[in-house]
Amino acid sequence: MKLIQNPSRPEWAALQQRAAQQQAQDVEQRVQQIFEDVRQRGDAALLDYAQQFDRADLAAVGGLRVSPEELAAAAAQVPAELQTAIRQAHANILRFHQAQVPKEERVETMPGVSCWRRAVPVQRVGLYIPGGTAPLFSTLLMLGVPAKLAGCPQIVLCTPPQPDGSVNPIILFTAQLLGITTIVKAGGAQAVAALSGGTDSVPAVDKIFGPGNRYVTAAKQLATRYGVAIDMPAGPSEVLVMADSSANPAFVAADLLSQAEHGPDSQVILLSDSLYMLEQTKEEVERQLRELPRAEVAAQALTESRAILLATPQDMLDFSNEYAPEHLILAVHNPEQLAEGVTNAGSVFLGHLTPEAVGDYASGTNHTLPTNGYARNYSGVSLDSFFKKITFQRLTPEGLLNVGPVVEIMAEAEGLRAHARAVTLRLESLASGGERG
Ligand code: HSO
Ligand code: ZN
Repeated sequence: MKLIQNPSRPEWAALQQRAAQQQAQDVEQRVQQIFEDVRQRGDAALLDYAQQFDRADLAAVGGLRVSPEELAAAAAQVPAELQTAIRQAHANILRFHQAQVPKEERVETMPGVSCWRRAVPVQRVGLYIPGGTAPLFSTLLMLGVPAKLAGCPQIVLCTPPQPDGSVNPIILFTAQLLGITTIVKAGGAQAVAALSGGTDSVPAVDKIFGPGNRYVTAAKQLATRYGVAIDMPAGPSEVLVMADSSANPAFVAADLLSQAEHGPDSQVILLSDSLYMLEQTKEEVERQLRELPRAEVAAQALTESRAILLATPQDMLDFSNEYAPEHLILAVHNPEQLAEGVTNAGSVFLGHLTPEAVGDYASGTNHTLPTNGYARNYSGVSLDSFFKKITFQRLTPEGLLNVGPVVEIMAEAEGLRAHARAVTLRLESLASGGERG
């Protein structure tokens, strides 16, 4: 970690810089090719890519879809303790998201003019869950719980196969718990391509959710050109910790490292108004780093990380709001007070006993959050992400009499005569005792 002491405000911008996101042109070109191939050859292309990228011969294990037997067999391979933990996390996430169910309220804007808004689930959603070194079954909970709760009729899960053609049993167990049965053994850009256009084995979807590498991210961007929505623009995961002299350096170090171990490009920032705290935490980071199985990944992320001494809590808050971190930890003596001043952040963790890890797995909040400064203008995934809000309205004769003349005048002023006439004809009909609404 680089230690920086009392930078002046003009120097802040450079310290808030995220590593340049080079979306290499060759990635984009390759993704484009994969898209065209999958859209042309469908399942045959997916089988070839599974062979090439996952070293899996899916034709030999029954094809691209997870069978009901495979799904049913998964639980036996997941230790009972882990099953119990996943069930508890599921219950907490469900509870938190249940509180987000929107109310449908009819509003009478003028007598006889009723307007209302209904949340209707996105009809077909695709959930992408990466495999590889860290299969994030927790992310499946974070996406699957709100998708089910919203009532999306079609939920398609895509996740890459292991070389033997199977899917990680913990992912399957979690899918089973959620009641997701359409599971495709496909990863990378090819999975996103399949979801955006459909193949024989993969239903096309309206919106794609989930994290992934540069290829998956580029593919999601490309999918939007085919009329498919995505959850949010993705970038490497990040945390900003504010620690005052009341913080425990070992706790803070563990929080910084839990971000760093996600990937070599993870962003880690520590702010403090106490030099002693910064130095102690730096030492703790070095000590704890050595004990991590993913030490190499974390060490690489730490080369770009910063520990910054600032003069006051207000300076820390200003710095953080300008940076707009995905995760913000307030390891201070008065976290509630500081939290009042937070204007840009994905998710905030208050006090010394609330590590980001609890939100990553099990407290109930969603861990799919805006990175890369998008916390300035995006929210994390929530129940809302799986709904569209459709507005409805109905006028009674009284309603038409009330609002009609307003519209006639406005439409005439905009030079849109047909709009005005749509009202005038009806008003005339009412006046002559005609159509009653
Ligand atoms: N911190 C990650 C989520 C995660 N952590 C999954 C552990 N597993 C992005 O918010
Ligand atoms: Zn995490």
